[in-house]
Amino acid sequence: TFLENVLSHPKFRGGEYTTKFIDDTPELFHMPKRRDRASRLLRFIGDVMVNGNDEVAGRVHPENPHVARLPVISGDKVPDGAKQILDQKGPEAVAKWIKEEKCLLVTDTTFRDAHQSLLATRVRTSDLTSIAPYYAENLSNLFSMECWGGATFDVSMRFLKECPWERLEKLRATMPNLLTQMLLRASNGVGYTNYPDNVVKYFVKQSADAGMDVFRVFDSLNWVENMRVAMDAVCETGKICEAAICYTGDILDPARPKYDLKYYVNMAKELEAAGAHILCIKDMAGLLKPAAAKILIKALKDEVGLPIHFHTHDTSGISAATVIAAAEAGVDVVDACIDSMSGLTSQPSLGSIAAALRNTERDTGLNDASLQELSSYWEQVRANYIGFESDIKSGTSDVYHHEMPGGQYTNLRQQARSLGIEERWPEVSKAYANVNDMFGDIVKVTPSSKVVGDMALMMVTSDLSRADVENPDKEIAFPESVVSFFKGDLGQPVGGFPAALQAKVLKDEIAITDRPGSLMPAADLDAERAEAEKKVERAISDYEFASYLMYPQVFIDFALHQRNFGRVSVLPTPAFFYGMDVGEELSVHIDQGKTLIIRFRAISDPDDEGVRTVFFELNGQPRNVKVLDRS
Ligand code: 3PY
Ligand code: ZN
Repeated sequence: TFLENVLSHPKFRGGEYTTKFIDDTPELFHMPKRRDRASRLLRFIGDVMVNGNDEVAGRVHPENPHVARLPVISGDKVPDGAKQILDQKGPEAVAKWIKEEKCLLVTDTTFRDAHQSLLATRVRTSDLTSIAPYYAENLSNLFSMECWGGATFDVSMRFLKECPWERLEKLRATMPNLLTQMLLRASNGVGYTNYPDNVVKYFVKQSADAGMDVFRVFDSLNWVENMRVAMDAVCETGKICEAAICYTGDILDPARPKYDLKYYVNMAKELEAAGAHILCIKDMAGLLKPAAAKILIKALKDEVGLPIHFHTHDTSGISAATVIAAAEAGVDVVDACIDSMSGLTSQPSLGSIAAALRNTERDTGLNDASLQELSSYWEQVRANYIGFESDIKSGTSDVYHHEMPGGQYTNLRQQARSLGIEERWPEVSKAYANVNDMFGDIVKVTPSSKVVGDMALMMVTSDLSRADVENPDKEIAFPESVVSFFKGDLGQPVGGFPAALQAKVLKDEIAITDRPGSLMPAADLDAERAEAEKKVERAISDYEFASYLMYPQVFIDFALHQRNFGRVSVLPTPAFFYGMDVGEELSVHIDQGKTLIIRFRAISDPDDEGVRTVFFELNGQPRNVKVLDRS
């Protein structure tokens, strides 16, 4: 380990060492007792057995948590898919192929947006990678698998204690014929604030290297200026740049002229000129109604040369009708998710859309029996996450009033609950609509939706009316995110800021009107990396560095967790959240060809210091771990 310490020391790696390096660097002699991988995992399970997993504390637990049964996976060579077109012919060839396809192409969002919208993004890597080969074998004609980006990046490290890059690399390896797809918040990366341009570029490059194929890029205010850096970075990697228009308002409502058909067609043309390979209509709240979809898709097909990909949410309960209408109007690709993960704030049901279009011109060609098998798998997986379910039970036309994105709705309700105002939800949703109006009717999607949500919660908890907020004589402590928004830190909203409110929020501060990234100095990547390595006391990979650049503290905490408890992503979900039953046996694949057989035997009473001994068998040999009982 001394040698390892030397080789991994940032000074040694950076070539900054001198002949006195060893004398001057006492930390090289810090050689903590290295725990092998198995011991660290046993310590984690032991801790869950004694203290529970904090992530499910206070939440409903499933009655009978069990690992979902997999459908048969043959392991035979998989048929070629869209991935081969990209790899062999490039992104323009993929765009051409999409436009020539008569069938309706489909992106499965189950691995990302569906669980982001239904289960607070909590689905773990092992539940994804176990089923991924089945997709590759049986649904090779999918357009893509949306499986990364959005909130998955933050949540996987912060709450699930797993590495998002490991997830991507494993999915890439297990689905060699399918395009992987991610959601990228343009200059906001996979975070909530603007990053320096060189950080955005670095992140995109690492994502492409790790196996990402299709980058859906959007700006939370539909400001094309703020999308260019990310779009250019994607194009430079040779991967697919899918530029998104966020849909808001209602093109058929004469009372909402701000976001009319012309607005969307113009933005589409700008994105085409900016180098997009595919155009996405990102209907994050599920506001596009069937009749409007027909008009919008037809206009975009007539005026723009790009293939069109439609994304929506089922909060209203009628999104499948919109998808069918879009298909009839000639949309090229649509998003849907496996039946048992569909509906409500998630995407519409893939199985039902495929069934509705079977034996028509737009038949998806997707195999019905495989979709049924997948639905059964996902139903079992979902049961293990019951504590993260929201309590909405039906589609609701209220979404046309509040316009909350599907991915935010359940989250905001959760926040309202934690503030003790859950029973005042109707007020929160009305306040959300009012805030949108006060802010000038803005596009609401991460992170602009968070600004509106923060303000709405503040108004309800402080019993403030719209008149109070707008009253120039009434002092209001605006949330930080609101101040930052009015300063222009997220960019410029369509039609600009409402001047009077902006002046009130900012007091004497001056707002920016330039692109935030153009005013930020480039990050000093070498210095930041050295800083990160110092904090985690080891060398980090390029992927880990990209994690650090997005979420410095979250990454550090995650890396320290990993040092203590190992790679917990390999544990099956029931054991990870709920521990094991007496006598239960787990087989855990920690690496290719290396499997641990773990049996849980018993827990002792606490000793005088409150420490319990947890008894396991590891590969048939007794192994104990000591765990402080924190109760
Ligand atoms: C995200 O940014 O995570 C979203 O899903 C936006 O719709
Ligand atoms: Zn979405």
